Amino acid sequence: MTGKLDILTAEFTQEMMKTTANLYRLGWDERNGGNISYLLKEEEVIPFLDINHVKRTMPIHFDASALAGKYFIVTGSGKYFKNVMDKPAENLGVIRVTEDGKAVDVLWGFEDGGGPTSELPTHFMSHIERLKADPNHRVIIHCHATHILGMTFTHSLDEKAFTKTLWQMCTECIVVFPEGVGIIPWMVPGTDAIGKATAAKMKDVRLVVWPHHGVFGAGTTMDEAFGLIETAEKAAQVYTIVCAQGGVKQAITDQQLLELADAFGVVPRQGILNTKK
Ligand code: 2HA
Ligand code: ZN
Repeated sequence: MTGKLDILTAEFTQEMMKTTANLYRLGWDERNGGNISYLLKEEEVIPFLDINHVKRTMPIHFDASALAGKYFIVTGSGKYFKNVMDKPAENLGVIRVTEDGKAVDVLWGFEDGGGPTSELPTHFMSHIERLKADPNHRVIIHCHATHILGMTFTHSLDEKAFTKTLWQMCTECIVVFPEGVGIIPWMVPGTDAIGKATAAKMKDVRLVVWPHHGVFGAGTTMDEAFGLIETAEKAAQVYTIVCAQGGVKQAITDQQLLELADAFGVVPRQGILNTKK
């Protein structure tokens, strides 16, 4: 590939390598847990890859025609986040959705013959919904954030109640996710059905909890998607500590949460705060 820059030096590849390493070190992606997909602009890809050189075409079993022609860098199916930094070309791949939306072209990566993440349906369906809500949307991260996962065993799974608890645990939460979190029922991962259920929530929220499994976070950048997950996970960790210390003695009031939202110019999801306003 003459005249092309080394894709390992691309900012998007570096972000994938650093984020997977961070998620592994945080303990949120044991073994092959977790997956990331990052929507790339064609002009970002062209300096590094000949976009007419397709290494392989892999069928997908759901309709991704709404993403036809779009490029993504994604983590590989069955791959360990622990290993991405040392072997990026085996564990990551750059793919492009074919014009009929029934397959993806592999342009780079998956060098040991692998393919994109087993959670591709949820990633693609979520990208479709988030792009409708926000044209700047780009990143979906799935991970097994430990304390949020724990909370799905001990806390009500009503998403308004869950959201309110997270908002109450750290002052910044309502500012970072004023729309709250979505929660789907327990479902088998990797399926189109869980993809549809997750994407339906992604119409209104950027963070969807999979009970007893993990979370899906969306963002306009890697930092935004990662920052959203780590903020909610921090709140869940504080909740865990508060419960272990014997429960709440005093907390941020609903009125104070509303003051925060007003001060930061965000609109909290309706039906969660009990305030006069
Ligand atoms: O493939 O986390 O949900 C790894 C997963 C599946
Ligand atoms: Zn998972």
